[in-house]
Amino acid sequence: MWNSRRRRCDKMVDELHKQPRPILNLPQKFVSDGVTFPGYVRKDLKESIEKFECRDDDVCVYVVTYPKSGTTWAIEMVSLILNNADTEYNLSKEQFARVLVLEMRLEFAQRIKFIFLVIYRLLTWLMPRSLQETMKYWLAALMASDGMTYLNSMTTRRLIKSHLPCNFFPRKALEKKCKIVYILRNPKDTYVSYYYFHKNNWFHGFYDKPWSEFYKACVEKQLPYGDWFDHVLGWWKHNGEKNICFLKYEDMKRNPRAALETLSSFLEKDLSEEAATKILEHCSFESMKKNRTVNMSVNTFVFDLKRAAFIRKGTVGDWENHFTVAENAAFQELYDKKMKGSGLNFDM
Ligand code: PPS
Repeated sequence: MWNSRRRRCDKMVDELHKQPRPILNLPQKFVSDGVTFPGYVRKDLKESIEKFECRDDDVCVYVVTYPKSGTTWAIEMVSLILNNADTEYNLSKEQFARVLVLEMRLEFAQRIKFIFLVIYRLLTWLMPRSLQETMKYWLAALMASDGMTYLNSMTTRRLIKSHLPCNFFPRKALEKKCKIVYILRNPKDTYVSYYYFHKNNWFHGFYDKPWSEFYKACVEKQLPYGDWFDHVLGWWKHNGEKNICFLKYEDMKRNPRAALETLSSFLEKDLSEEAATKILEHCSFESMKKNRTVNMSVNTFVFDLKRAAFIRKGTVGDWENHFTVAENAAFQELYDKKMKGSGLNFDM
């Protein structure tokens, strides 16, 4: 009797030791089907995705990525292709208010949204211009904070951002053959970029431990939105389907003009030479770094850019400044094993 109790106790301790120690502190995170999601993702994700209205392909375009793969850059390009290079429009509104994140829902924002709306409607005319502008910004942010509700109410063409793994993505969107742009970036640079994003973002806990700890979280599959390999290979199963365009960050870097042509032909939009030049100028790294509608400098509620910039380095190969020789060797082994037979390769 005593022995069997003792054995049970030892077994429980063993089990506890086997569970990975949480490395990241993600406020309000939740786990669904083994994937950790950051606190800004709606908690009723699975049910609401089932109910999400999907429309015909000519009015709905998704830009999907594993986080930190060049989403903001690609969205800027796609939106300008769709709106005939109307850079003035893009500069008039933050990207997060123009292109909503499908899976986002901030509970706190929902609670104050209507009070804020009433104040805005009734009292803005009494306010000085600068305060009116601030109110307008916060109102846009509050409206964008429930992606699906807002997107369901839209009657015009929708450009939608998402980081969802393929098995969480609306089935109807895949079946209806909505256009999907999936951006891929080599995993080492993606993880390094994600490390800095954890440092500067409230939802990622303003992470302040060294890279070596974060690296463990990467290989132990503890990152929000899950493991890079699962995400990328899950989506890559759709390679070759007409409605999905796979584009690599490294190719966008090497030849932005060719990347723009790939996207415009996928979206069936002809671009004049003048429009293409305008888009490329607007989307250059230097220009996006300064652009307040994409660099998160106004989003002080969530970001602390003193810790790390959002539009940070924008290079290929920054991993060399972070991975140790041992980390690189171990990661390469993992990479070779996981990617074998996938037909997918990266410049790193
Ligand atoms: S997010 O938070 O997931 O939406 O981030 P995401 O936009 O996917 O990725 C951010 C990284 O993309 C880089 N970036 C660019 N690189 C080159 N050219 C342009 N125009 C550009 N815009 C954004 C950005 O700097 C982040 O990468 P790192 O390596 O951190 O610099």
